[in-house]
Amino acid sequence: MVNSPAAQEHTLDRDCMTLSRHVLQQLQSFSAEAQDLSAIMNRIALAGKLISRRLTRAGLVEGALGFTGDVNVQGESVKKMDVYANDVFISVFKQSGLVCRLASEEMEKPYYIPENCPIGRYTLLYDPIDGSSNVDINLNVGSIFAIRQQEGEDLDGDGKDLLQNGRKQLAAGYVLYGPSTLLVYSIGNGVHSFILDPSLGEFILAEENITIPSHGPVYSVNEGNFWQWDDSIREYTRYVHRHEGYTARYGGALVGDFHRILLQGGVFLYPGTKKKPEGKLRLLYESSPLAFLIEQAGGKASTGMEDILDVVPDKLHARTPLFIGSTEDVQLVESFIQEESRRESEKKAIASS
Ligand code: P6P
Repeated sequence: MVNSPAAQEHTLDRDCMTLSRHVLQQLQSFSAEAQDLSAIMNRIALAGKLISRRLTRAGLVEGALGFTGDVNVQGESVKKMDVYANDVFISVFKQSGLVCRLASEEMEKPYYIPENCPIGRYTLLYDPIDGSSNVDINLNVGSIFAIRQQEGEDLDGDGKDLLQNGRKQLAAGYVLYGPSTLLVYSIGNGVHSFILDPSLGEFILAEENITIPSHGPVYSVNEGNFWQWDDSIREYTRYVHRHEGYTARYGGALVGDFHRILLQGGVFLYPGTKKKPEGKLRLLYESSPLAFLIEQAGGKASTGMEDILDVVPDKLHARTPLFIGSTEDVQLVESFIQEESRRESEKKAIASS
């Protein structure tokens, strides 16, 4: 049956709501900053398309999968896809004229694009492929990004001006490479998702103003680390084991686990351990961008003791524990952590009296 004129008009309107148009609308202005952010988001979309295309064909392309044999600044074995994705972001921003500096999980120091610096004072912080252990087994991975303004002169080039809290972020988001390629972003005016239409080569608006439920059934944590956790996290885990209405989901890639919780509610946990109290996830280009999004969606992101967005890192690749998701579920985790902290303080007070 031929679509009615109204249905055809709706389809056209939807197909015309591209990412760059949406960003401009979001800012209700066509100011210089609005146009800058729209152009930057467009470049991020291009990076997402290039990485998505590579991932889709990785199994067919000689040398696309597997390890490079190198170890990155995180001490992690580097996947060929990590390097490819990192280079894609550098390449698309070299031609952009807007981003002066890129700070990546894969690079010890920020990467400068000098020819852009007189024009654009923006810094892109990103994890080019998050969850790369999933790449060789064809499971979802993601790219995480945040945009900040450069403050002052970074004379020794190590990005000290980036060591500020997450409320300094101008924009944040991720690309989820799954059955479809999804881009989720916020510039501080709600959280919005776009689906890549390969036939158009455009990210088309899927959902506006995504709001996370105040509570959800999902708890997402690697329980293989159970005996390395503090008692508080073990107590929390025993609690959800004993109470109905909880379900465990853990995909081993932060972006996919986060996206499920954003839409369905619940909490993602990456606690510290006795050996590594700071945890595994990096603040500036993993936890902080997702914290920006979750607060925009009405949720919460915490280290267990304070909001992720209030944490000021001491170094570019600083790590923090991460508890993120529905407000009620994150608060439940915090209650276990803060109760144990109170008990520890009491013990110390008694011991010292
Ligand atoms: P584990 C992937 O390496 C990553 O950085 C996140 O994407 C993911 O949430 C986490 O680490 C998984 O870590 O220790 O559970 O394998």
